[in-house]
Amino acid sequence: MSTLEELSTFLQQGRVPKVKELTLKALEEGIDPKTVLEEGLLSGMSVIGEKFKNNEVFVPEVLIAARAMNAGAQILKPYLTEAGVTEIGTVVLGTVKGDLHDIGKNLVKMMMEGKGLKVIDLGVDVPGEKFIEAAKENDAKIIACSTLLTTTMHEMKNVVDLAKNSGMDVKVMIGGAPVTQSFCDSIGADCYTPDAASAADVAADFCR
Ligand code: B1M
Repeated sequence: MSTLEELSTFLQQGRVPKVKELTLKALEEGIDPKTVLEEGLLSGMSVIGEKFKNNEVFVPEVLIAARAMNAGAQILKPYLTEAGVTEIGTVVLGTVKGDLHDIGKNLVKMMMEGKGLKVIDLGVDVPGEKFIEAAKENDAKIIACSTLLTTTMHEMKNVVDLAKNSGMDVKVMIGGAPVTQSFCDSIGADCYTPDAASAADVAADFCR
């Protein structure tokens, strides 16, 4: 079994020490950090996702896999961010009200910081008003909302409406597994991106 296959397998089992060890081993083998993320960590998480959907694993197993995912991602963080970048603007980021998923949001944060953006991370289950308050307080150029649940997607429209009514010059970016470009258009958000890396690229372009 290759190092990346092993990494994916141990991630599915939630074995944090093994995931850390294999993430480092993959880097030592010269595998590109982005490939380690996508083919080692995220591929393991997607197997867990399928099993969760089919009731083959349950919340506790998913949580320990998520913990292992975060442990591996922390090791990759310095490799995925560009060294010596200067701050180009502030982003207020969070997972919308009602939603507790944060792995994708954390990846978005990591990638944005790597592009020189200052990220104010509001965490999960964030009400629309809190995004606006934080954007005002920090003079943010971007509000970035993540969601993984179809039942909480509508909260993004709330954030867009509040941002428009606030009179601030702030862009609202949205993303997360159920979000699409047509949903973005339908709620009047400024931008949808499908993954963390493209979210960081677009946010950096907005700020420049
Ligand atoms: Co949840 N869960 N979950 N879960 N969970 C999903 C999302 C689900 C698809 C599983 C399934 O049934 N197949 C399903 C949603 C179905 C739907 O809405 N249609 C689901 C459900 C139903 C639930 C509960 C309701 C289950 C229950 O209690 N019965 C519950 C909800 C709790 C709540 O939030 N109120 C729940 C709970 C949980 C856990 C707590 C156990 C755990 C979360 C742990 C955590 O986040 N700390 C969990 C997990 C881990 C998942 C799955 C398995 C994995 C999600 C994940 O982290 N993926 C997920 C199944 C799946 O996705 N296959 C599932 C890896 C992550 C890197 O991907 O977040 O999509 P993702 O981020 C991507 C892109 O989407 C994008 O960038 C990343 C890639 O680069 N992106 C952005 C994300 N945000 C962005 C923002 C941007 C741009 C891009 O711009 C601002």
